Amino acid sequence: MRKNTISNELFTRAQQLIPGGVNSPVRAYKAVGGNPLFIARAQGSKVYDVDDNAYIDYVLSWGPMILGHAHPAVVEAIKKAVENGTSYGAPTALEVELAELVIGLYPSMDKVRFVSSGTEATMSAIRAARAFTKKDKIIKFEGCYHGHADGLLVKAGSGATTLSIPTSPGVPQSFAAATITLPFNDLNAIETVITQQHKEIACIILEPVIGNIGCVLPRDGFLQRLRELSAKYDVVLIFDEVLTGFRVALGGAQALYGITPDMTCLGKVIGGGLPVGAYGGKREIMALIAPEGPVYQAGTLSGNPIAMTAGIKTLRLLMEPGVYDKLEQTARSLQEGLVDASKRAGANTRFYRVGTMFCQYFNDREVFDYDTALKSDTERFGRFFRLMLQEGVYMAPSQFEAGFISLAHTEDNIEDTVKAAFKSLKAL
Ligand code: KE4
Repeated sequence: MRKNTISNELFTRAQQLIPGGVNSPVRAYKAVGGNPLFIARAQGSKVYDVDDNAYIDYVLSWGPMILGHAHPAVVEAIKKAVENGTSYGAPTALEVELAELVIGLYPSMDKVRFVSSGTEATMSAIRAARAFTKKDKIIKFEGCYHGHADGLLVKAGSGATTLSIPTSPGVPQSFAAATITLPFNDLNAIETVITQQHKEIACIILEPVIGNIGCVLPRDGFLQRLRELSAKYDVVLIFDEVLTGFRVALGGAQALYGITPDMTCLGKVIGGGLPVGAYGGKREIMALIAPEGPVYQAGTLSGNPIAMTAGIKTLRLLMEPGVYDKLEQTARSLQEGLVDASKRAGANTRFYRVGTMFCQYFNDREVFDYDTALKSDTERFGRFFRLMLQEGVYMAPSQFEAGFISLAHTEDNIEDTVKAAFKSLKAL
């Protein structure tokens, strides 16, 4: 049995000082039981907790650490950058360099604005869409999580679903009233609502692959139809690629599925583990953003030079030849191993993967939207999670989160993970 003495002591102290003892709800293990591990350091594919237990990491900071933890070149670049100071509140060449990289990889974005989180990115993109169309309502899909801006905490995924508070108290009814929430992959629902209410609808925002209820893929034709309807009815199509960006493909879901959204939100990988979010899109929409236009959005640490440095180095390394072939090979090997282990253990699970993001549902039926994801056996998942921890494998502490792999995950890591999964599934 792995010792968690120091983690438990820290958690006791933390709960006296910080709500739930954590600075983001899903970290508290509420959905899987037990106390959270306090992480002391990380290197490559592994994290090490404060009791010096090592774990193969499939959380990877909820997506950002696609190169693996503490990549030497990223660390070196950050070390050099901090010697020049940490924040100026003034434009820098670094922001220009990262903007050129991002726009080069996401050509649907004529212009991009950097912020410090995915929440800021989606919140600002929606504000721009409302100003551009002069309409107020938004359409989101059940289970999608776009950060914690008031109007988006309606049937939201991620921690909101994990903690069964998909529609949060504290959100004024008037905000929620402007948010129409529809089932994902349901073309009838979207056709009906958009034909009836398009005069009031500013935008559709979605995760093109839903990572915030695990890993839910768009059905054939769904994204294409959203594109057609939004173009026809003057509704801005916003791809929230904070999670899918660089994860399902270097160019995101828009490259993988060949759909050109009007706006895109990015985050996570784009900062290489430091706080960076971004939103961008068509020139005529982005021209509305202050100081070019009247739509206000600002941020003290937007474009922070250290964060830009980490992002630039991360993207440049991702752009090197063969990187995504290696990532695909590792992710496929994990998928094949876990599916086989589940079959051999006689466990009822469903495995979904797109690129380097995946989810193993404790569910014996197809998962294609919020309702079908919710039918998963979260109690069994919780026991599986805790057994895997004991085996030295750190999965996302919620059935309703995606898992991730990195460039640093080795074949040995995959082998150890598959062995641990078979043993854990047999013990369920
Ligand atoms: P942040 O504000 O957490 O940087 O980004 C919000 C966000 C927006 N859009 C998508 C598609 C996202 O997945 C997220 C954040 N994802 C969660 C995990 N699925 C962050 C982890 C957490 O909340 O602690």
